Amino acid sequence: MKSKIHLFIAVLGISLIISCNCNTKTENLMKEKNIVTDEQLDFLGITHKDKLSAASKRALKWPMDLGNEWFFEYKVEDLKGDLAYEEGVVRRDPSAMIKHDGKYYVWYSKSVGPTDGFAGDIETSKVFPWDRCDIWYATSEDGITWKEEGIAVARGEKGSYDDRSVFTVEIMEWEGVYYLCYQTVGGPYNVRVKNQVGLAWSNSINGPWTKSEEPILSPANNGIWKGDKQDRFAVEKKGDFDSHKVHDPCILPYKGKFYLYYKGEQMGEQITFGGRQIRHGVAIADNPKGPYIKSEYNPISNSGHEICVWPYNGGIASLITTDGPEKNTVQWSPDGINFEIMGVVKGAPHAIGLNRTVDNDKNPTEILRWGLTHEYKSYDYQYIRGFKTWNVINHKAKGE
Ligand code: AAL
Repeated sequence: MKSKIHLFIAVLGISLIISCNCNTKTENLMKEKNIVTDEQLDFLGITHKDKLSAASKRALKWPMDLGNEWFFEYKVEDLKGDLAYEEGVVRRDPSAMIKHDGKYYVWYSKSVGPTDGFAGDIETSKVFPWDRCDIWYATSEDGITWKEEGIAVARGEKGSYDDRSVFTVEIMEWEGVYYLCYQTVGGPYNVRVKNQVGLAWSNSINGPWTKSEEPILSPANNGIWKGDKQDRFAVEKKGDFDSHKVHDPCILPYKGKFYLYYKGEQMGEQITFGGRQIRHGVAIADNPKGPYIKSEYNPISNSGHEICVWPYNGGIASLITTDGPEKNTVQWSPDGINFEIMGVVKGAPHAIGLNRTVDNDKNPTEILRWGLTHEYKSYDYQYIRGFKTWNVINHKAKGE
C-alpha cells in the first residue's frame, strides 16, 4: 500500500511539474539533461546541489516562472432579493451567468419542502433536495440583487424521461439561439435509477423553451447490477465510469464543434482517495442539438465533482473540486481532452455558476473573479450565494 501511495504522489508531482508553463525550449532541454543553474538553486534555496532530496529534485523540474495566476483564494457572500435564502425552498446548482439587455441571467434547480430520503414510499416522497425540481431563472443588474422571473423548463409529463426532476442546468448561447442542458430523472426515483441529460432551446432568452424529445446523453450501458434489491453498490460489473449517471452537463462551443463536458457516476461507486469515485467525460457534436458522441479518451479527469470549464488560451481550463486525488486543482488542456494540473487551491466554491461575460484570456482564472455558487443551509435546504476569488500577489506583515 505504501508503495502505491508513493507512486501516486510521484505521479501527481510529475503532472504538476509537466503542467506548469515551461517558458523556453532551453529551459526544457536543461531539465531533460538535468542541468541545474545557480539561479535555480538560489531561487529554491538549495545549498548542496549534490545532496538533493526527492522534494528538491521535483522542485528543480519546476519552471522559474511558476504562474501564480493559476492559484487563487476565495470567499462566499450572501445574495439579495429573490435569491437570498428562503425557508422551505431549495435553490441550487446555478448555471453560468450571461448578459442580455444590461442584465445578468442565471438558471437553477428549484424545489420546495424537506427531503424524505429513500426509506419511505418513493412514489410520493422527495428523495433528494434535487428531486422534484424544475428549472427556474432570475435576472440582476449587478449580480448581487436578483429578481426571480419564473419557470424556464418544467418536469415532463408522466411517462416521459424527465417526468420526475429536471435540474443542474447550464446555458449556452450560439448564433442567436439559447440552449439549456440539464440533468433529468424519470420516476420512480430509486437508488438505481439512471440519470440522463436533456436539452431545451429558444430564440429568446426568456423562452418559451422547446425540449428535446429524447435525452442528448445517457449513461454507458455496460454495467451489471447484482440481484434485484435496490442497492446501488451491489454490482456484478461496474461498467464505464458513467454507467449509472451522467450529470452536470456543460456545453462549450470549441474548435468548430460542441463539447459537452459532464460528470459520470459509476454503478457500484466506491470510496477512493478519501472521497467519492467521480470522474469527468466529454461528448462531442457537430451541432448544438447533437448527436453527442462520447470521446474514446474518457474519462478525461479522474477527480472532481460539478463541471466548471472555460476556454483559455486556445484550450479549455477546468476547476476540479471535491473528489479524487486531484481535487482542488485548476487544470488546462490544449485540446479540450488532455488536462494537466496548472494550479492547486486550498478549496473552491462548489457547483460554480461562472461569469461568462468576461474576457477569459486576461488571466487564466479571470472568469473566477466573481460568480455564483450554492451552499447547504442544512441537508434539506440549499441556497444560491455569490463568491469572489483573487490571486495572491503578496504576503506582508502588518505595517510592512
Ligand atoms: C450536484 C450535482 C448534481 C447531483 C446533485 C445535483 O452538485 O453534482 O446535481 O445530481 O449534486
